[in-house]
Amino acid sequence: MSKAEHIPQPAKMSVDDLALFWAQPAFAEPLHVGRPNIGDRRKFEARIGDILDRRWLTNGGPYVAEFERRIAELAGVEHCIAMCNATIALEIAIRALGMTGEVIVPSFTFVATAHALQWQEITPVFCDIDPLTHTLDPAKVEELITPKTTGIIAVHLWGQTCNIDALSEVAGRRGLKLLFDSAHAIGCSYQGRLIGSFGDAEVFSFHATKFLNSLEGGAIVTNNAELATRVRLMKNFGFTYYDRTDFIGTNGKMNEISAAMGLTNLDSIDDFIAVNRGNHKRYSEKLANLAGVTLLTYDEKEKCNYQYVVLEIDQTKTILSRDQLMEILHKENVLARRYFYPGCHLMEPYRSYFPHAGLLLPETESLTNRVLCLPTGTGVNDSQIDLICQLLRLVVENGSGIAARLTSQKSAELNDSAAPAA
Ligand code: T4K
Repeated sequence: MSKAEHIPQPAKMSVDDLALFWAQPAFAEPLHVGRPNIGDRRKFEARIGDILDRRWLTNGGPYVAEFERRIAELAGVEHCIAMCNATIALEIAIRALGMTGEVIVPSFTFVATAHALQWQEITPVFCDIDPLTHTLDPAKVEELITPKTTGIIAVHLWGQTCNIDALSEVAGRRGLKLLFDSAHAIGCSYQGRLIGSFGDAEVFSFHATKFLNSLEGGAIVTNNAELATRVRLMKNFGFTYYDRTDFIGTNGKMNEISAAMGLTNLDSIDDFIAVNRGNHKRYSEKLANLAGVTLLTYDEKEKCNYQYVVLEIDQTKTILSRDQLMEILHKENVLARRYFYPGCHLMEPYRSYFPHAGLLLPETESLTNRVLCLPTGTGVNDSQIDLICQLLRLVVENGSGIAARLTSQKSAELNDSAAPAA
């Protein structure tokens, strides 16, 4: 594993140097949020050779078994069932836990959290978040419980852990299942205990864009042996024997190549965390005291994977909106992302199903217009981070001037389009 090559780029000195005003972009190639972290290639290639030699490609192969063992060990949990991705893992966990009717979820999450419910005709009831942690607000969860509610799915967004104590208390007292979508949170801890063994079960994602990837992949982790057995059968069509099923199942299996990638990356997990942490610290130093731009910080008392660099933009100070800042960065080839805009409740089919959901989601609707994620991981280097920060500083410190120039540019375009053709 090595960090991306260090190629210094020239800094932009004035607003006239911005690609927005037709100068060359700061980066010749796009810088993505979500470039995969890739461990030691030779180890991966050796494992692939081994898989091909053995001719055991999927269906309970030895690499999947080893991956499951190592994830369980890492997360401090008894059972890990590896899956083809986290969306299928969520669907299977929801079904295996017997969730039906209504389930309370945040709207501020990747849409897979809600889809995994709706796919099974379970109604996702969208709940607002705590604006400080960006995770479910337990007090608001309680207000949404009805006789049809069977569970809560809470998301450890960005690897920031939810208020697990409060959610467990509500779930326990109201007889609800509690599932954690921990897609972002492997390697993170809550009150010193690693994410993986909380609630009834937790789900990890090992998608290519996640800090630990298995190309595509996911897992259900739990300390409940009976649940683990059910999940293991469900992800293999429900087969209890060669030619016998006792209940409905699907195909959620992880294959051996994915497990080989997952194992290779697990070997480098400490390096990935160190790089992410270093990147986060560098962004924090370079963006310090930039009015209207706040970097989400992680609790240094807890373990964390630092996989997301999340900014909150306060337009009253930056003058330019989050979307304008994003557009300016995109023109410079910095493909910043506004995760998780616009919130699940404003995406179909939920927008049509629940047209008034937003009334109960003021914090979500405000946050979806403030968040901007920047590139991190082993795919970016220090000089790229420095240039991104220098660009942001240049733009934000000249926010009023740029906004005025954009307005006059727009009115000139409007006049041109309104003028009769010569
Ligand atoms: N729950 C939560 C809270 C989640 O965030 C997710 C997934 C899930 C559940 C479901 O997990 P999975 O079923 O996926 O295991 C990406 C990922 O596709 C998705 O896994 C992830 N969350 C979400 C936050 O981000 P997009 O729409 O941003 O993907 P995409 O294709 O635009 O990729 C992002 C950037 O990464 C691109 O600009 C390019 C770069 N990239 C991507 C891939 C796949 C690479 O450089 N190389 C690659 O191989 O959703």
